[in-house]
Amino acid sequence: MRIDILSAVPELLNSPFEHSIMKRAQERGLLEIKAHSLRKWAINKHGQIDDYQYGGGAGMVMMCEPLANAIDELQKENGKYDEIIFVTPDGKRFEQKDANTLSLKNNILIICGHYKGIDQRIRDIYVTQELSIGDYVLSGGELAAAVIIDAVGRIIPGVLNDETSALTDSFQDNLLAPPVYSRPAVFRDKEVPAVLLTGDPKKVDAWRQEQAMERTKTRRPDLLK
Ligand code: 6GU
Repeated sequence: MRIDILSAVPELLNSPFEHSIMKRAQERGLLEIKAHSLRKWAINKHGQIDDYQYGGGAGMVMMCEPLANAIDELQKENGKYDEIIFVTPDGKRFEQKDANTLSLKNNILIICGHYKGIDQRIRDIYVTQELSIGDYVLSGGELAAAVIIDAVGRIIPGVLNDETSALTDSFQDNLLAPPVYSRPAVFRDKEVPAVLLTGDPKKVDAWRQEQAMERTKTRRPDLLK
């Protein structure tokens, strides 16, 4: 899978993908991530990519031409994108099922907004999905894009091995994950639940299921509806 990102501040996207699972996904050739600076398509030598909004009001808007020229050029180079995603607080809330669907695509483009957002016509003409990562406002779309790419990248087939299988993650079955324990068996007088030491996989599974249900009921009852 190939993911291109268009950003006014591509430096923000340097380190999130250079470690751990995202690094391995790229090393295994399963994921290719490329962040492009929108300034490359600026309308003048001052690097301008934003302008005042029609109708007045505070805040700049990212202009049509840099975005359109960037998208056209990238599509000419890389072929048509399966999805062109604009990350924005007024988008649809990004959830695990969106990550699952996106993980099966071949190439996607993510547009990061800044300031007051991007000219509506780019959204009308090019964008196929608008995603928000939650009900709060970030200063730009880059961190949201990084969150989405991490959630998608880690479940691309072949990225995780058995021990880290995505199938046991919270949310994959609409349940939160159960508690986990490692050595030592007793820490500050607190013991690991005895069932986990029985070596009986059926009992362990039943306990985990029950704990997952209990956690979900108390913390996220909305998931059970
Ligand atoms: Cl996608 N962008 C920004 N700027 N803020 C957000 C967001 C996105 N999702 C939640 N807050």
